[in-house]
Amino acid sequence: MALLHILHYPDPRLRLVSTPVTAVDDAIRQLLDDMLETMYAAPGIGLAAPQVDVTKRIIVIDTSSKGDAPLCLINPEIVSHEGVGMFEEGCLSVPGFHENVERAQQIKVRGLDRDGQPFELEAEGLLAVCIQHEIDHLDGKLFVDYLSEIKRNRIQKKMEKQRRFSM
Ligand code: GNR
Ligand code: NI
Repeated sequence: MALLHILHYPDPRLRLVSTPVTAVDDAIRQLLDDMLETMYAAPGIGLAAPQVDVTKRIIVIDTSSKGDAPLCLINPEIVSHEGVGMFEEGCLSVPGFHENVERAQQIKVRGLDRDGQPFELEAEGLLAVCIQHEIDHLDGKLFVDYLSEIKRNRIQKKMEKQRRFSM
């Protein structure tokens, strides 16, 4: 097991589009375990591979209150969605900022589990929000992209300032 380094906005690597996993092997399972460890340590309720500089379509999530229900999703795809709702989102790649984002309320997701087996999942509430947030990461998209340009620029400036002070 290993803790992975989480990239921070506006790192251009967060803008890359991730590629599908072709075989779920032991190396992928090791990555899933390391991502879960990194997510729990952060702490966060989700993590996408590009946030740890791996451009593969892999996400891990745990929205349970006890943090004892890890969910691994490989090559996730939203097959249907219904309704819209607002939710206050944060991101481990944009630490310290929280803003309202509009998302589908209910979704049906298809993907592969850690054994490479296909499965489908219906989600609503926080889990649905989190899955949509993580799939966005796989497409190089961040929650700040849904904000006004003024808000996004303000966040970018503050993040760049933080980075200068931590170097
Ligand atoms: O830890 C996280 N919390 C969160 C809260 C509201 C909406 C989405 C999230 S995901 C975030 C972890 C993260 O950045 N995943 O990419
Ligand atoms: Ni995020």
